[in-house]
Amino acid sequence: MSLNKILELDNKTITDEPAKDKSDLPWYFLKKLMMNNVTARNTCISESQNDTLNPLDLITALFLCSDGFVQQDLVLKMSMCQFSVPLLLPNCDTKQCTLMLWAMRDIVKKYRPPDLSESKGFIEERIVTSELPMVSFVRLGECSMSKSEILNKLLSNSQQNHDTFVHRNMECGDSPRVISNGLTEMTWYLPCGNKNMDIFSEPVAIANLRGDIASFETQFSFLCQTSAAVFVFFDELEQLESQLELLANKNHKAKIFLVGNQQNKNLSIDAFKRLANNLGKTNILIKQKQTNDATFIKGLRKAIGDVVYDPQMKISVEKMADIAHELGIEVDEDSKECQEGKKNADAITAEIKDIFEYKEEQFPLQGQIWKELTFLEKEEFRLRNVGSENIENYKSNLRMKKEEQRQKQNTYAVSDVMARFIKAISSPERERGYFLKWVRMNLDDLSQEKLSGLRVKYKEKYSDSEHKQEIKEIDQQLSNSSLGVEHFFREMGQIYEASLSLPETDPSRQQLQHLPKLCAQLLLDGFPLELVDGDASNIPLRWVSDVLYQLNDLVSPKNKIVVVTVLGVQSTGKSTLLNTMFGVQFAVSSGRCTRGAFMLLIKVNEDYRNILNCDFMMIIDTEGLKSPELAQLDNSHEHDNELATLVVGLSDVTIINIAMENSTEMKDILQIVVHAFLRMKEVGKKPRCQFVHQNVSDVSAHEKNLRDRKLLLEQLNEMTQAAAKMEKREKNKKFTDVMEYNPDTGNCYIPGLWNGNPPMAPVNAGYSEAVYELKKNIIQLLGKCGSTSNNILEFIEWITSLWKAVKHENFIFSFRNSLVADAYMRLSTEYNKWEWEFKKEMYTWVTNAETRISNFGTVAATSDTSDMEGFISELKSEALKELMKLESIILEKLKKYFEQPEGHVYLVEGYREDFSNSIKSLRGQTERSVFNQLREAADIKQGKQELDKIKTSYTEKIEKAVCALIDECQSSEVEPMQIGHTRLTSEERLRSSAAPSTQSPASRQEADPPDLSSVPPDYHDLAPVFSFVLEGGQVKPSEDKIKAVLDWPTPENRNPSKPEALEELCL
Ligand SMILES: Nc1nc2c(ncn2[C@@H]2O[C@H](COP(=O)(O)OP(=O)(O)OP(=O)(O)O)[C@@H](O)[C@H]2O)c(=O)[nH]1
Ligand SMILES: [Mg+2]
Repeated sequence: MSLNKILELDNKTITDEPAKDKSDLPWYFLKKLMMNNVTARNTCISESQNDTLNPLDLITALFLCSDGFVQQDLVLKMSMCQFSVPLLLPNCDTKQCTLMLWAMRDIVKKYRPPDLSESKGFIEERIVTSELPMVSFVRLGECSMSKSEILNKLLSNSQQNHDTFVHRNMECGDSPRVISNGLTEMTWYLPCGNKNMDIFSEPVAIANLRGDIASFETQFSFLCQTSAAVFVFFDELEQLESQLELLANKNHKAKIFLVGNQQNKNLSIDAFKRLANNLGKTNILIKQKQTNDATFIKGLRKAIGDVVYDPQMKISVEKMADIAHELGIEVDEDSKECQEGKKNADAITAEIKDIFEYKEEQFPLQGQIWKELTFLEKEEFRLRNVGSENIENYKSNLRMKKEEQRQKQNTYAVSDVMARFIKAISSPERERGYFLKWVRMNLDDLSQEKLSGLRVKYKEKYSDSEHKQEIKEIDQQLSNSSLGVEHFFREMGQIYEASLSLPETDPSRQQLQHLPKLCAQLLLDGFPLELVDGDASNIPLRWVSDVLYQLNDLVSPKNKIVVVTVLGVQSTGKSTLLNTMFGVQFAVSSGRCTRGAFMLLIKVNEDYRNILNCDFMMIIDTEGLKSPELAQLDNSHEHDNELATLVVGLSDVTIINIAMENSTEMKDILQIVVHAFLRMKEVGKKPRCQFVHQNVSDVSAHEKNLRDRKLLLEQLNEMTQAAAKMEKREKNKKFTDVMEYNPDTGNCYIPGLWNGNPPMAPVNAGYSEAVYELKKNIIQLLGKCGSTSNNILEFIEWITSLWKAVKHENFIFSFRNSLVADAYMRLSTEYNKWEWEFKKEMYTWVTNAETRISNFGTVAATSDTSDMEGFISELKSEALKELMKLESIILEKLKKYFEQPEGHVYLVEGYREDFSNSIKSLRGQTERSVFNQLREAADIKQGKQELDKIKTSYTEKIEKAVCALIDECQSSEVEPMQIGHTRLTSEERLRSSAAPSTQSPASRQEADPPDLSSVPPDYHDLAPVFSFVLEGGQVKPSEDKIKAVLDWPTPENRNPSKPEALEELCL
C-alpha cells in the first residue's frame, strides 16, 4: 500500500457512513488517522455486533501491508494522537518480527527536563536517536489485570485520561487478537517541566508486549536486553515456576519486577516471595486485595522512578538495532533501498559544518546572483529607477545585465554535492524516496539545534514589538541557518534555467534536459515542490513551467486540476491545518518556517473525478504573512503582497486562516487579498474563499460570532469599496461582488490543536473534526463549481501571466494602509521642509532685488541698463534662473529621498509624481508672485521719479511766486519775514523752509506740523503740498491728482476755496 493511494480523494473522503463490514475498517481507520483523529481506533462495525476486529489486529495488518513511507507516516500520525506505536512488528506468517526503526525515524519530540524548567528552554530531539531509559511491561500466562489499562492510567495524570494503549475495556478492545500477538508497542513519557504536573521528571520510554512471553521469547529477550526494567505481570505461581529459566536468564540487563495480583485467590504471597528469592529477583509488586488501582499505580510509578535514573540503562532505539540483529530480529532499515538512500544522503550531508558557508559554496547559483536576477526581472517591469533615461535604453540595459548574471551562473560548474544529489534522485522510485527522506531528516537534525533556539527567541520577541531590530536579526539568522531539501531543488532549478541561455547543442545544456521530468515525477509521487522562492521572492518561471509541462505529459489526458491554497499570518497553524486536512506533510514548526510557497499534488480517484471535476488537487502552502509591524522591518510586505496576489489568483478555493489572537493583523492582510481578488475578477476569475478562525472552541462560537461575522463582512465590503476606488473599478461595491463568499457557510471555527498540555497532549478530537467539516465544505464547493477547472497547461499559463502581472504591479495602492500613511506622512514632512527652504531663499532674493530697484538710477547702483523696464526684465530673467536652480535642488532632494533604503519610500512611489508636480507648481506660483513684487517695486520707484519731477516743477513755481511776493513786499516796503531771527533774501527763505528733513519716515509722521506763523495766510494751504513733495511721499499719486497739483493756481489767479483733490492726496 502506498501513501499516494491512502491520500487519494475518493467517495469515502467526505461520507460519514459507518463501516458496514470488516473490509471497510482499514480505510476508516486510515481516513481518521490521517486527519489526526484520536477516535480512529474505534473499529466497530455498525450492523453486526459479532463480526468485530481488534484494533491491534487492524494496526498490525496495516503495517504489514504498507511500505516504509506509509509506515513512517502512520507512526507519525499515531504519535501525534498519543497512540502507542509498534516497536516490534510480528508477522504471523513468517513467525518473525521486525524492529520498526525506520518507521519511527520521523518522530521529533519536544520536552522540558527539570534543569531547563527555570529557563523555559526545551529539548527537541528525533526520538529514535535520543538515549532514554526504557521500561517494559510483559505478561506471563493469563492475567486478570489489564496491563494496558494500568499503563494508560500510569501515563495519564488525574485530569486527563487518555488511552495510549488499546485495552480490553475499549470499544472492540475485547475482541480476540488474531495476528497482533507478539506486537511490542512503544510510547514515551515526556515531562513538561512543571513539578506538579509531571509524573516523571525525566523522559521515559515505555514498551508493552502483547501476548504471553512464553510464546514470544525473542521479543521478551529483546526487551530484557534493552530495558532498564521489565515488569512481568502474572496471575498463577505455576506459570512462574514453569518459566524459571526464561526469567533467570543471565544475559538480561534489565531489572525484573514481578507483578502479582492478590485479587486472584490462588496467589499465596509467601510462596511467591520464596519463589522470587530463589530466582534472585527481589523486586516484587503485589496488588493486594484492598488496594485500589490508584494506590497500585502510585507504587508502580515509584518503582519506575527508582530505576530510570541509572544513566547506564539508557539506550536509543537506533542502538537497539544491534541487539535486534543479535537476536535474529529484522530491522526495517536493513532493506537495500533504505541503506542505499542513507549512504547517498550521508555522503551529501556529512560535509556540512557551517550551514551558511555550505550554502555559499555548494549553491552559488541561488545566492546573490539569483537575488540580483530577481531584482532585474522586476525592475524591467516596474522601472522604478528609470529616472530621465530613455525607457527602451533602460530596459535593454537591464536585459543585458540579466544576460550577464546568467552567464555568471554558467561559469560555475555543477557543484559536487549537486551532482551527487541529481544522481541520487535519478535512482529508482523507492530508493529515491528513501534518499529524499534521509536527506530531509539529516538536514533537519543539523539545523534543529541551531534553529530551535532561534525560533524560541523569535517567538519570545515576536510578541513584543519593541524588539524589532532583534527580530530582524533573528529572522536573518533563521534564514541563514536553515537548510532543507528545497535548497537543493532551488539550485537545480537555477542550474536548469541558466543552462537555457547556452546554445541548444551545448552538451552541458543537454545533460540537464531530463531534470524537469524528474521533478514532475516527484510531484506525482506526492513530494512538495517549491513554487515561489521565499528568500529571493521570485518564481523560477522557466523551471516551474517546464516541470509542469512534463507533468502534463506524464498524466495527459487526465490533466485537470483544482487548486486549494491557504493564506494567513505567520505561525498560525496553516501548514498544520493542511496536513490535518489532507494527511500530507508540509513542514511544520514553531518559528517562521514555511518560506515562499510549496505545491503538492493529490490524486483524485477515478470514480470521484466526475464529482470533483478534476483529476488532481493541487494544494499550495504559503509562507506566513508578516504582521504589519514586522513587515516594516525588512520591507517584506512587498513580498507578502506578491505572494498573496499570486496564490489567490491561482487558487479555486483560498483558505484564509485567522488565529483569534491576531485578527487585527489579518485585517491589514485582507486588504491585500481584496485587491488581489478584485484584479482576479477583472481577468474573469471569481475565486472562492473560506475563512477559518482558529482556537475558537466554544460550542456557541458559530452563534455568538454572528455579530462578528456581520462585522467582518461589513469590513470586507468597506475594503472592497476602498480597493475598488483605488483600482478605479467602482462598480464593485460588496465583497461578494469580487468573491464567492457566503458569510454563513464561509466561516469555520476550529478549536485549539492540543487536548491538554503538550508534550503529552494528543490532538484534540474537536480540532480534527472541525477540519474534517472544513474539508467537506471545500470539496463540496469545488464539486459545485461546474467544469471550470483548469488543466495543467492552463495552470502554467495562469502562473506565467499572473506572475508577469505581479511583476508589473507597482503595488502603489495595495500596500497596507498604515504603512502607506506612515510613509506618506514622512514624505510630506520632508517636503514641507524643502518648501520652506525654497520660499526663504526666494524671499531673500526678492528683498535684495527690491533694494536694487529702489537704488536704481542712483550713483551707487551700477547697472548696464539705463531704463527701468530693461532693468526689470533683467531682474526677471535673474529670478527665473534662481527659481530654476531652487526647483532643481528640491527635485534632487525628492529623488534622493526615494533612493534611501529606510522609510518605506517606495510605498509612496505613487505619490512621487504628485510631489514633483507640487514642486513645479510651487515654482510657478512663486514666479508669479516674484514678478508682481518686482513690478510693484518698479512702479513705486517710477512714482517717486514722477514726484521728483512734480517737486522740481513746483519748486520752480513756488520760487517764482515767492520771488514775486518778495518783490511785491519790497516794493510796498513791508518788513521781511522773520525766520530764526535772521534776515534772509526771498530765495534763501524759500530754500530753508523747503530743506528736506533728515528724519526717518516713521518719526516724520509724528513730527509737529510746520510752523506757519510767519507765512502769510494766503500760502498756508500749500504747506501740505510742500511737506508731501519734499518728503518724497511713498504713495503713488494718480494722474488726475498730479494734474490737480500742477493746476493748482498761483497766488495771482488763485481761487480762495480749498481744492478737495489736494486734501485727499495729502492723507
Ligand atoms: N496551541 C496550538 N498550537 C498550534 C495550533 N495550530 C498549530 N499549532 C502549533 O503551532 C506551530 C506552528 O504551526 P505551523 O502549522 O507550522 O504554522 P504555519 O502557519 O504554517 O507557520 P508558517 O508557515 O511559519 O507561517 C506548530 O508547532 C504547531 O504544532 C493550535 O491550534 N493551537
Ligand atoms: Mg507553514
